[in-house]
Amino acid sequence: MNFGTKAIHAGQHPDPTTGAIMTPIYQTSTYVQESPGKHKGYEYARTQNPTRDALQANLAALENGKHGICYASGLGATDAILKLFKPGDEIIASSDLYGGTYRIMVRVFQEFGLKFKFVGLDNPANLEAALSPDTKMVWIETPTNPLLRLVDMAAISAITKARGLMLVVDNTFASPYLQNPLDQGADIVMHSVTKYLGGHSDTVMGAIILNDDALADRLRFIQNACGAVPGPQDCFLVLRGTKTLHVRMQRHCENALKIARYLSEHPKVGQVNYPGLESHPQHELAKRQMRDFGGMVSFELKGDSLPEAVRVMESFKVFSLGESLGGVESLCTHPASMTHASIPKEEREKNGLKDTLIRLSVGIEDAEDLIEDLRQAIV
Ligand code: P1T
Repeated sequence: MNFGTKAIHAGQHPDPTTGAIMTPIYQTSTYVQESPGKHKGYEYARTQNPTRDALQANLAALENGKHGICYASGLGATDAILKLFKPGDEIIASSDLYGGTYRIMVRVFQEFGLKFKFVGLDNPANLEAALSPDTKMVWIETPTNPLLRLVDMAAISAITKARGLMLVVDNTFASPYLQNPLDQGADIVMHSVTKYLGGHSDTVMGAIILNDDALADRLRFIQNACGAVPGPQDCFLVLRGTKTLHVRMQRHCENALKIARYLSEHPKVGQVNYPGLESHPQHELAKRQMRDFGGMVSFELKGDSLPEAVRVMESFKVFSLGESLGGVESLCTHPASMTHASIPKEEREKNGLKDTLIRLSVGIEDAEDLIEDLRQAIV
């Protein structure tokens, strides 16, 4: 089955009671049993819920994976993955990554004895150099948040497979429409479902997709034992969101490329980060690894003035200033004070994330209106 057909149908069947084409919102906390232990496969809604089952199957199909497991947020999914490890285990993560991912690693799990190294994994040789006998897992984002750098999944997975390490790919920025990390050697793909999968800025959710049965059992155990499950209404909203993922992503990509081109020719704009630009240092890798280049663009103004960057962000009329991304509406974010504020300034700057960086989540409005908004704001 092709992507669009899976997006609309996978995991969903007409309701057996009524024939309703849409999976019902099973808004229930428990399920009546005929006799102790004799039931229809559902006991308690933290453990199983039919609306959540449909979504989990849908997301697994979109990522070409066997198992899908949903959590109450993207960070809930990250939390579950980190709970697979023990004190003394080391995790190597890309140095350019979502601030909340850095925060849960350093401020929560490091306290429990896990060890973390943050390394520029856009060069796979840096991974070889960072490995130690304690390394158990490698965590990457590609494209990265917010600098839109790429990590070569095939090159990294060749290293992790040779050493028996787990490779986790946070596929939030690309979405399964643009790349499927499991097909490129990842063991686990993780999503902030809040973003492109939900697509309408109305839900917070996370997901993990994987093929390994034993690992899926362990993660399902953690999902139930630790309890960070999404509610059925949110699962319904995301099921509605994924039905249009392919169509939305096409427009996100088209609009973002137009905007990246406009910005890169603008006399007041400095560096523009977008993997679809020929000038992106990893454009060839992007063409090889991704089916298109996504809806996220980040840029700096010439002169590197923070007040000027703030003035531009305040001047937008169509782009709304706020955290998050991946919704149909365009958003603008100031990573240094918003999404990446939990990473110390020295760490941010070491990785090339300047206080003046502006991040755009390009929505699916008409490109001319978005470009006009940039034109009137960047003066
Ligand atoms: O917000 P939540 O659903 O918990 O997901 C966390 C998360 C994980 N991974 C990536 C790549 C992310 O971008 C996020 C959340 N990011 C934002 C809110 C943001 O504006 O970047």
